Amino acid sequence: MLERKALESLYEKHCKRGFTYAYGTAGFRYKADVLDTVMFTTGVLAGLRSIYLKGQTVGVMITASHNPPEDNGVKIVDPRGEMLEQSWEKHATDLANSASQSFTSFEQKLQELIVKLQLNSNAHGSITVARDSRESGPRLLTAFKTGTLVLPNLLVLDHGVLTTPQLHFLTSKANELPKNTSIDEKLYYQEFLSAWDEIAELCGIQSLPYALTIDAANGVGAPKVKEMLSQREMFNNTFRVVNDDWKTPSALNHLCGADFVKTNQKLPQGISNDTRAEHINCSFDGDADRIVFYYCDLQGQFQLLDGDKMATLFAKFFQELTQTAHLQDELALGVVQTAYANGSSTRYLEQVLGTPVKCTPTGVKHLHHEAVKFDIGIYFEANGHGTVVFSTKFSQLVDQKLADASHSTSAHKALQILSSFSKLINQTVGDAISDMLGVLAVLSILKWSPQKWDQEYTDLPNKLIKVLVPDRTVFKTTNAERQLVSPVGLQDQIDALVAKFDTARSFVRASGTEDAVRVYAEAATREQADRLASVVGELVEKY
Ligand code: 16G
Ligand code: ZN
Repeated sequence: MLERKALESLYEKHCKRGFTYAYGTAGFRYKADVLDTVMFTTGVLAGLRSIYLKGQTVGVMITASHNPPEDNGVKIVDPRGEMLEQSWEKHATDLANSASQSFTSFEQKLQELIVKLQLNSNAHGSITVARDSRESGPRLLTAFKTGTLVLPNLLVLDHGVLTTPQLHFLTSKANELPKNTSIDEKLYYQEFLSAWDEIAELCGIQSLPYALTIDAANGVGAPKVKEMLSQREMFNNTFRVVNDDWKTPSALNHLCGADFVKTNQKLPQGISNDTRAEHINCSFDGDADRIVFYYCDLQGQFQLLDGDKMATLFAKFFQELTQTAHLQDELALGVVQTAYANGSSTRYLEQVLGTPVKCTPTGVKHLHHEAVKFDIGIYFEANGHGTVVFSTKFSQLVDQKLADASHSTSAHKALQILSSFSKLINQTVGDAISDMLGVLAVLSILKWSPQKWDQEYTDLPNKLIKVLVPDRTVFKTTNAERQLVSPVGLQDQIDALVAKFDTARSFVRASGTEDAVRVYAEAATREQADRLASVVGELVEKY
């Protein structure tokens, strides 16, 4: 490692004192002006992680997703493209907070980590980094890169501006492909477009079934989805991207994007009431790892097709394919949701499709962890964050059966479609672009309109509100966030309120990304859902 003077001079370039950081649901996320210190220490920590993993490439994404333009954040991605292993979140937090105290405490903490993890700080390591379109991105990237200089043998590959899922994907490719392969975003487009081509060929899809409008939240998803779709003629006259002004940082997520549409249950700016049945819209969030779909019904009413609707669509589709391929007894298919999943979607999955459903705490890392226990693990948060993961057993079985010519034509085709879908879906993390293609492919194959998709089940009216409290950390939950254990007695009071409403449910949890507590309520009617959220909110305000 560097000698003390040199280390101190790197530290002094970016580190400020006095802020306390915590690695939250999706990494560190705060107002951009307090992030320099943690960017610097994340540079060091990502290097240590790569050295710990014997030089495998570790990814780093600088983004604050759907948050407002003045925020930013950073998260570390493990070599296979998944979220940082949980035990390392503490190391990341400790190192950041030590740097936030003083140079001496940073130096001590760094030494302590090196000894504890038995690392050779001069060993080789490799890091791949990207950022979203935020104005603070370049400055924070510089602080990050300075941090990587603390360890002398790190190779840093800067991909510039990418979507979060592109960075996850390229991190996994950097570890999978031979060392001299050039790793860039072209690989991403090739991979997913060739899977699309396979499906289109197999299923005779010549064009998109409807006109598609994509709201890109004025974020990085705009140039990337255009780049991708413009490579295939069949998309040419069928899609249009609105809110594509990614070069104006103040426009990011403003009155548009997946979070705006889901939270407000209304159209974003730039999309008008189009009641034609052959039209569908979708919204990405600021870093394009979330997507929701929607349409306007014949009465001009906005209708949302959220993460739950995507999970149920994929569950039905894959279930039918595994049955046609005679694999339903060999492959375990399951859906993972959070407490925010609409009760109707859970009922539909369990009672209509007969699919096992698991519930986990909020945050992709929890859902992903549970989903990989299935052979076809479908996970989506209601907010549109999710994907499908396929097990090694799935690939082996499908390949093996494809090689065996004794089954029927329909079974063979189902196997081919399953295999192609496992390539079309970005399994490393939820991905707005890849999920979008997945949904469009399913709808094209089933010949379903958005209305038909929506009619599979009817959402229970629901309401999500935010309550500001003096200290959100007193709100502790159990049972996948569905019940409070602290403050003691509050859950009983909530239960008593819920019992007064029909088909009702309500739960309370501290946000992992904002200084607030969230209250969710659903009930048989819109009035009841609103009323329940408001009375539970009033209860929470007293704490
Ligand atoms: C983060 C999570 C998202 C979750 C949201 C909840 C990842 C990559 N992102 O954005 O999945 O829905 O936090 O926010 O895990 P909340 O804790 O403020 O409700
Ligand atoms: Zn996001």
